Amino acid sequence: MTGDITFTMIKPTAVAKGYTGKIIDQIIAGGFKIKAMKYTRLTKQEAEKFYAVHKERPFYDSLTTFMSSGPIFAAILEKDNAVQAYRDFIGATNPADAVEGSIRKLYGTDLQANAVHGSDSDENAQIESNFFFSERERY
Ligand code: FUP
Repeated sequence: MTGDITFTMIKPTAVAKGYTGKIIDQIIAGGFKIKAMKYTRLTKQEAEKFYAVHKERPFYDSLTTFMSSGPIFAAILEKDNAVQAYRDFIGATNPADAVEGSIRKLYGTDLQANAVHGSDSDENAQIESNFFFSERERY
């Protein structure tokens, strides 16, 4: 149901540093149910498509190069009011500003390599989930 899911990625740096298990544990402990998950890697072209909303921003090329630089974990999460609940849970975009104990504070490196992505609206949660997962990959 719209409003109950959000989409997340564990970004390349966090995966490379070995934080995946701890991040997934924290997400589950936070009351988010994993509906779908995969270990995959975006091509530069796919990252450009995924982040098309940021096309005009100065960091678009750098962000899409980074997001295609190594494997990621993509997942659909379920919880009441999932989009806002997850954004509150992971902390501010810049890890330096993120609340103590949050995923971005604990496992983020910098503004770009901020450990995890979280959808910013119900509409984008649907679009982003559909980008990675078919219906039969969701439980
Ligand atoms: P968020 O919704 O918290 O992921 O943050 P934004 O939509 O503002 O940013 C999208 C992505 O661009 C984030 F992964 C961080 C990255 N970003 C930069 O790399 N540089 C910037 O100056 C701003 C954002």
